[in-house]
Amino acid sequence: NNRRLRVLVDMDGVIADFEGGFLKKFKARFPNEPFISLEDRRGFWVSTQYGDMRSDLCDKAISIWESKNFFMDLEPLPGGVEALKEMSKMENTDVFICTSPIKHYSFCPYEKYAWVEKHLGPEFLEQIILTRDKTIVTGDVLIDDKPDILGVEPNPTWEHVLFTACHNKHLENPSQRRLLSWADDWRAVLASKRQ
Ligand code: UMP
Repeated sequence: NNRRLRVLVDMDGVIADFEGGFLKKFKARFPNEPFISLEDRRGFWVSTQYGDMRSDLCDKAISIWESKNFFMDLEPLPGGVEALKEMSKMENTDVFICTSPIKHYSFCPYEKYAWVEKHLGPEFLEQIILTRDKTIVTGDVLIDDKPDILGVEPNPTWEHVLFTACHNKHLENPSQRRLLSWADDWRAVLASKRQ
């Protein structure tokens, strides 16, 4: 089997620390408001959990990631940059970063490109896929921390491997494989897709 393997890797929550970056900036901007510790995060949507706590906190949360430099300032998650660089050097392997920008487009798309250039290098700019619908992108595997990845294509070509994050670690879905972190055996996941 000498077909090339196509790996799609999500950005927020997989290689860039969206949750940590959000909480830090939320506390700094709204020091007198309640917040949700990463330990207590449940559900993919930060804005929903903040809104459930107090309705006005939904818009306050959204204002954080709509601000200039939010996406640019995200810290890389441990091992992610190294894993992507290693993966991209593997034989017969194509790696793409597949990420959904927010609809407030003033800063997010630009900053995602700038982040990739800064942390992964300019050659990785060729590998970016910005889409709000990942089901129409073809690939062998999609490494993503969002538990439910839906869109217009009911049968995406990729296997979704759930990347563990604070908001999804309590979920149990035996039919979904996981990567617990970049220290977990991502090489074995890729190898399994080459069979
Ligand atoms: N996002 C929201 N609201 C939230 C949490 C995240 O709009 O409560 C944004 C951040 C990312 C996008 O731009 O959604 C998620 O993208 P993916 O990780 O699914 O690519």
